Amino acid sequence: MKQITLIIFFVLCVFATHGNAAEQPDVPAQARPNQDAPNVILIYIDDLGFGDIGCFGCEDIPTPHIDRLAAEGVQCTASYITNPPCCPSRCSMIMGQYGQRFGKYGMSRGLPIPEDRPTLAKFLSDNGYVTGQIGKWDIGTKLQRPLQVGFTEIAKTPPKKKYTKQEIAKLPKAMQQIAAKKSGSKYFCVNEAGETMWLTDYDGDSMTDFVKRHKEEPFFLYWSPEAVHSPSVEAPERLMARTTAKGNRRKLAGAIVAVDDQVGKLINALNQQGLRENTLVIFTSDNGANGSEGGSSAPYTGGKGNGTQKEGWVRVPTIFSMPGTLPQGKQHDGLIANFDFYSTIASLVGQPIPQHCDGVDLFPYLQGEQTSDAHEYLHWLNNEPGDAVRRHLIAVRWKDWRLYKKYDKDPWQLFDLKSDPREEQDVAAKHPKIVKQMAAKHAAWATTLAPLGEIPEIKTTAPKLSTGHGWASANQQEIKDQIKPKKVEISYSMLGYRNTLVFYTFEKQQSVLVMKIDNQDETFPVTSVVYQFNNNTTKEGLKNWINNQHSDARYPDVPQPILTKKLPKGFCKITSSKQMGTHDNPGPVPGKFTEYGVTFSVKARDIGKNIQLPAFTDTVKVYVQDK
Ligand SMILES: [Ca+2]
Repeated sequence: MKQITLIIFFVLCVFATHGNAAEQPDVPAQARPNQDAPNVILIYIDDLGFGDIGCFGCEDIPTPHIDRLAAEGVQCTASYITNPPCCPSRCSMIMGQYGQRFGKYGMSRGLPIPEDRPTLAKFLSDNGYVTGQIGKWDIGTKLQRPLQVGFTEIAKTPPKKKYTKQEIAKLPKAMQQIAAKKSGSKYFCVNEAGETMWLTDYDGDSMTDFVKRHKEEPFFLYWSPEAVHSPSVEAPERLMARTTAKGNRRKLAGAIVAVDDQVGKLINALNQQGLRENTLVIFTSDNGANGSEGGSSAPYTGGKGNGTQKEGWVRVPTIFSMPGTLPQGKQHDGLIANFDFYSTIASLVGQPIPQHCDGVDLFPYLQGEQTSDAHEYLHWLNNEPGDAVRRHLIAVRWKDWRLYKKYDKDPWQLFDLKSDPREEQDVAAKHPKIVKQMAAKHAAWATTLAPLGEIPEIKTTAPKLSTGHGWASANQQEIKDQIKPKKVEISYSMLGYRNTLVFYTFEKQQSVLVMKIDNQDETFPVTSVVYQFNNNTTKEGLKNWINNQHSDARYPDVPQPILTKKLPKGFCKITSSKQMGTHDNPGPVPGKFTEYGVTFSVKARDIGKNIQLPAFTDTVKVYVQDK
């Protein structure tokens, strides 16, 4: 194999990724930030209205901890989501850009988020951050779950409370139908001790746990609770009784009070660990208030449901808090968007803002050095065909003006939000120049967008973690969920000796599986050997070792395996082979070659020494010299 007379005539290197392991460009490992690298916690509430927390003017729902966050930070009064509702808002936030940059013009659930640019979580994990997620996801395709797009650990979903028949019989009528659901309660779960808990409270404990466990290293935590999304009908009296809310708003008020409690828990945990000043906390909502739950957008109008052309649907309560770095008790009235979080965080951690980002670094604005709008204009274009018609929205914000229409064919309506926050006086006819200017800006912006994206049909989903307690990490899931390993396929032949080698690397396990397929026998017998390397082995080292197995080129300083284990014959089974065509030999060996697609299935196997090979099937190209 190593003799000089050997002629390698076919070297195909295919670095392929399979299943839900997203293609990772080879980025040099970044140095871990120092101990003082700031932490980031992003709290992203579902459907929390602009007018539903104390510091934003709400009087019937006490939110002392969120108010404290504002008192110890900067309250933003013109903070927007540009891509309503839940799913697009989150996709836009996590990518740091308008959703239309990747074809998202409406709800588009299942539309992929781009894989050619890092999510905020991936960006931070590439920069040495532990990245944790708790709660609702609603981003990307079924293959793009948190562990696949940059989160290093996620809180498992606790089992739901199941109501007994006797319990259901005692419930108010409005709740009976919800309680009888097979899937169980929406907002009551069961903790590890078997006790019933309000899910929001449970999440707060997970946040505290995450902060304690990672106090020694830089972390990013994304908490996006189910709360306060409808239906909040299960809200317990102990929560509602703390508010003076009336009617069906009482249930929502109870849900909001519980969110506030968790903010309190979090501030305490940060204080206890001495991390309060070294942690940026961002608190916001994914879209505006849900009127049918009694949510408020005051002083604006509109929101979820029938109000999705109005300001209250896209203007959200936002707070940034980082005592010692940001001013305290200040208000910022300039236009900002949720896609600014990415850029702001990138700047905070000392990295350049990635090129794909639409956002800006908000620090100079929050610190009061810049008093202008971070974005002179903000734009909306929610016109995805097939999306709920009520959600269509074409809009522009500039200074105090809001220009909007529902459909392209409609005339523009213009409102001065300062004198008319409820949008009751359309002044488009009075200010044709402003209409023309804002419309022209919108049209120019629209030319920079990607075409409408297509939702792919995905048959295999990234494995959903079973419900449980505690955390799942990327590493555990890769093994448990049998994601295929990274493959390096090298099809080659030599004078007097022919075979095809296929290498599968398991980076996390520091091991390589080598399968040798014999080309001379068209039943394609396979032998399989697994090699393990020590913990210091780099990705590059593994690659060089692989190259030395099939090439005459000698890579120096390659790692040596610390374990070599031949696997039993039944481990890999050829299930089919198919002739794909014939080729002239491109190298010096004369003759023609037949290409086969050889498919095999591999059994899961626990090798010991921390190597667990997953079950998988694959097809490789094998070239056979014609006789
Ligand atoms: Ca929402």
